[in-house]
Amino acid sequence: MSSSVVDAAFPFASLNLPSPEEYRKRKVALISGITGQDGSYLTELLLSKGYEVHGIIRRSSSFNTGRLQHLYADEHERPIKLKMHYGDLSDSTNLVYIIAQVKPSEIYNLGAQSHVKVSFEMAEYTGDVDGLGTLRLLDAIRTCGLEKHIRFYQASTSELYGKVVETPQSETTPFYPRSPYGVAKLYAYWITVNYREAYGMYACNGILFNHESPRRGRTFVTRKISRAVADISLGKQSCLYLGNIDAQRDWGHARDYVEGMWRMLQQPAPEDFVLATGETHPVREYVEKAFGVLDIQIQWRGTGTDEEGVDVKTGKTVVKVDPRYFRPAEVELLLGNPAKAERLLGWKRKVDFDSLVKEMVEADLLASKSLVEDQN
Ligand code: NDP
Ligand code: GDR
Repeated sequence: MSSSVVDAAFPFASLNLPSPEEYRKRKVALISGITGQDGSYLTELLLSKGYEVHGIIRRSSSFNTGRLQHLYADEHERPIKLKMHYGDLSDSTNLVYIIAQVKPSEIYNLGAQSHVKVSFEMAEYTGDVDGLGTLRLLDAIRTCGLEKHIRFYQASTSELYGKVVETPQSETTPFYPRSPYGVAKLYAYWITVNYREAYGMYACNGILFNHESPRRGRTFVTRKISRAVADISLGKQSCLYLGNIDAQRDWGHARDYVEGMWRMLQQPAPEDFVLATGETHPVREYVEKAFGVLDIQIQWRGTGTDEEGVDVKTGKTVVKVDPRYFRPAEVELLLGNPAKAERLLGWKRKVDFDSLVKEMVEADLLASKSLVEDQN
C-alpha cells in the first residue's frame, strides 16, 4: 500500500499545523496515570519547568487525586497550569477527543494496571489497558494528524526482563516476562518501537527499574513494609506478613526517575533507555533497614514458609512469611545498568537505598501518628 493511501485514512493530517519545531515551543504535556505515584512527581517537575499540564483521570466513586492535592493548595495566590480530563486507556474515542482538544507537545503514558500480582488475577484487563491502551494512545495521536508533532513517552519496565538471562540488565538484554503484566508491557514496548519505525514518530521507551517514595501505593512491598514498621512501632499492628523475601530489586526514588522521563523527550532523536541505580537488594534487607530506622533490630528464624523475623529486644515476632503473597511465577533478580542514560541523558539517581528507606519510614511514622491524633 502506498503511503498516500495510508495518509488518506487520517483526514486530520491535512490540518494547517505549524512546523513541529514551532508546535513544541508551546510546552503542553498530557499525562495518562497522573493520579499515580509517578504522575504526581512528573506533574510537579513539568509545572516547575513552565509546562501547561493536562492529566487523564478515571471517574471514581471515591477521591482519587490525593497525590496532586498539594499542587492546588495555593492556587488562589499563584494560579497553576494544571487541568484534568476524564478518560480511560480502554476508550479510544475519548483519547482522540482529549488529544484533539489539548494538542499536547509531549505525552507521557504512565497509566496502567501496575500491580504484578494483581495481573495474574486480572490478566485480560491488564492486557487491554497496559498493552492495547498504549496502541490506542499512539493511534489517537495519528488520528489527530499529530504524529510528527507530539513526543511520546512509554512507561516500560524492568519486568520485561523477568527470568534472569544476564545481569546487569541493559537496553540490549533479551526480554523474558514472567507475568501477564510483563507480557502486556512487552506488547506496549514493541508497539512503541514499531510506530517510531513505521511512522517516524518521536516515541521512547523508558525501561525503568523499581522506584519508590512515600507516595508509593500501599500494596507494593516497600510501602507495605514502611507503613507496617511505623504501625508496629506505635502498637497499632503486631505483625507484617510478606511473600518472597528473597526476591531482589534495584530500587530508586521516583522523583529521580521522572526527571529521566522528561530528559528522554528532550533528545535530538528518540531512543530507549534504562533507568536504574546499578545496585540490588533483597526484600529482607529492606525489612531489616526499615525496622533499623526506628532502632528495632530483626533476627530471622526458620526457613521457607516457616521463616519469621523477631524483634531482638522484645522477642516478639514482627514479620512472618505468608504464602498467600507468593506469585505463580516470580521475577527473582533485577539489577539494571543505567550507563546509556548516564552517558546520553546526563541522568544519575541522586537518592541511595538507605536514604530511600529512611524517607519512607519517617513519612509513614508521621502519617500514622497524625492518624492517631485525628482519631482522638
Ligand atoms: P501507579 O499504580 O501508582 O499509577 C498508575 C496510574 O494509572 C494511576 O493514575 C491509575 O489511575 C492509572 N490507571 C490505571 N488504569 C487505568 C486506565 N484503565 N486508564 C487510565 N489510567 C489508568 O503506578 P506508578 O506511578 O508507580 O507507575 C507509573 C507507570 O510506570 C505505570 O505504567 C507502571 O506500570 C510503570 N512502571 C512503574 C515502575 C515503578 O517502580 N513505579 C517501574 C517501571 C514501570 P487511578 O489512580 O484511578 O487508579
Ligand atoms: P514489583 O513490585 O512486582 O517488582 O513491580 P512489588 O513491590 O509488588 O514486589 C517486589 C518484590 O517483592 C516481593 N514481595 C511482595 N510484594 C508485594 N507487593 N507484597 C508482598 O507482601 C510481598 N512480599 C514479597 C514480590 O514477590 C516481588 O518479588 C513493581 C511495579 O511498580 C511494576 O508496575 C513495575 O513495572 C515494577 O515494579 C518495575
